[in-house]
Amino acid sequence: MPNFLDSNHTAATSRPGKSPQRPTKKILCVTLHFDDSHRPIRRRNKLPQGMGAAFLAGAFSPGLCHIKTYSEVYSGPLEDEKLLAWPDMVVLTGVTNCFDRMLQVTAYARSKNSKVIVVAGGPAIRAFPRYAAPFFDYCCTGDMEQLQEVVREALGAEYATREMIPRLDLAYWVGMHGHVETSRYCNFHCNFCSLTGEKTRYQKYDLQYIEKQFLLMGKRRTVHFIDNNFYGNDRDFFLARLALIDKYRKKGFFTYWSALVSGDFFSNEENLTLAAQSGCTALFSGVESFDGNSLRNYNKLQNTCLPQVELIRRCLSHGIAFWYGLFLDVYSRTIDDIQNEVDFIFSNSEITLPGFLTLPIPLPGTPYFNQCLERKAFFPATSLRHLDGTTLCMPPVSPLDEVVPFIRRIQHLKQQRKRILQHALGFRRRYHAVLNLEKMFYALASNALLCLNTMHPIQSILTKRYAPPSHISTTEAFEKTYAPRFPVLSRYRSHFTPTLLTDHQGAVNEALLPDIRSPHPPPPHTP
Ligand code: B12
Ligand code: SF4
Repeated sequence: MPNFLDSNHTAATSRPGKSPQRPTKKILCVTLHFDDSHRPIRRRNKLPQGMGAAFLAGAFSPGLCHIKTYSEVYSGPLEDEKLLAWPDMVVLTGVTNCFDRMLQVTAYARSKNSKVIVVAGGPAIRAFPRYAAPFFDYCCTGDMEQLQEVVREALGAEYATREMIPRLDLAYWVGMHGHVETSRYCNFHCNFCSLTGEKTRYQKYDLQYIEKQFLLMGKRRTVHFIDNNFYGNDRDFFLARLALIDKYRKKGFFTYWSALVSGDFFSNEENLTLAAQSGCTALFSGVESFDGNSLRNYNKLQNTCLPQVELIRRCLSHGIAFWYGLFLDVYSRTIDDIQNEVDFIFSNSEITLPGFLTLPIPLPGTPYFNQCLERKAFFPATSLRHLDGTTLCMPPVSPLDEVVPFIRRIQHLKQQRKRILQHALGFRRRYHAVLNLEKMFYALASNALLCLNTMHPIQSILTKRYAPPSHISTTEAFEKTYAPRFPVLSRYRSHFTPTLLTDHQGAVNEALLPDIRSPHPPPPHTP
């Protein structure tokens, strides 16, 4: 390992602030990302983009802090040595499978500046707070407002804001697509969802807080509401937000909007009429499966109110593009069964194609994870990094040597390009009267994304340089993404080894057991 140094080797120190009384503090907020292609690439075209870094930046007083944000989704892995040596405090966030990336960035920052304070939070920390604690200065299991408490304690009360308004002005990665959140968490409890595992409760933001986000976001072509469930369980709140949308649309802040909604939204057709009238271009809903039994197994009963095809048709007929993801549940279904479902979708120009196809992910803390653990289902040497939706971490129903080529085929829809194109032409013919050019573009974005996944030039070059993924956790090699990109102190060697969920014999990693046996309490009700 050439990239580990003895402790006394590097360790740059940060420059002191100008005023001895109130020195400026340098803050770096980072949204981490391990790409599911297992390559160190950036995803500039992903929608929505991760907003964690910009939201968390709202904890720091702008007058006293020099704040920088970085998104690994948009900009690729953070490896800029100067930037990593710069901050007094680094704040880390990201989805569950990024935990090891949090460790790596911590090692980089501490190797450059031994005094840097590292704060980490988000789903991985919530799932394993005891395990994570020794790696960071602060492990936060609360909501983003907890960062204000950390700032007060670590830097001093004057460095924290009183009201936490997301710094949407620092979200350099959103381009013409503003991102705003109007509610937190969800009123449903799907068995695979990390929000269910965290026992969080659906929370509404007040309208003034939403207005502040619009103002900070500035004028954009579209605004994407990144709420887990924009519809929620309070229709009056939904109507009030539509009125607010209308107001800001008329003021010219944006022309169109899109949101994530749960399946029950589509049962009341008036919702679609009102959404369309207020400029909604696209709705995303987690369809997951067209199979009723699967939906019941996932405890996704809100998707059984209407047949899925009817739901999608209804949305499109109101002139709103429909986006969704599909589960390739090889753990409970045969590949023939799943292939039939995929064939049905691809040959049906009444509905849009899924924007992404993913294996179900047993996210730690969820009922699904606990069931898998009870069945001792996990493959040996499965790590947190493998929980990405493209790596098998448990035995599938069909034989493994058939499932792996199936996943490969479906991830790289090379043979399907003709079908994807035919689908797009059929879809266009059917819906051109109700979807204008921009909405048609959004509706067919899934077709384009499915093709581009394999045609993107950088992706193709990297694919040649990297060994193809094995798609099986036990044999998936991560050497390249686990090698330090520049010299780091040898004491951080362990930050570059995957965090194992199961050991090489298949037993659960003992170090994680205290967190698994007694999960942390749900975060307090904040907004
Ligand atoms: C944008 C987005 C993405 C983006 C960017 C993800 C990223 N790296 O941030 C992309 C498109 C890449 C993405 C991908 C996936 N995503 Co996504 N995504 C989102 C989305 C819509 C918004 C995330 C966001 O920016 N939220 C704003 C921040 C501020 O809120 P938050 O992250 O929820 O954090 C809260 C707490 O955790 C806490 N917190 C978080 N960090 C920190 C740090 C500190 C210091 C503190 C104090 C608090 C704190 O504070 C917040 C509440 O106040 C959420 C839904 C949502 N509304 O959150 C889903 C969500 C995060 N995604 C989810 C999933 C399942 C996925 C996929 C696995 C889907 C798939 N099967 O392919 C993939 C991951 C694949 C991969 N290789 O990484 C799940 C949870 C995932 C998990 N726990 O791992 C969510 C919650 C959706 C859902 N309800 O199921 N996603
Ligand atoms: S509807 Fe979506 S956000 Fe809500 S619990 Fe289910 S998967 Fe999670």
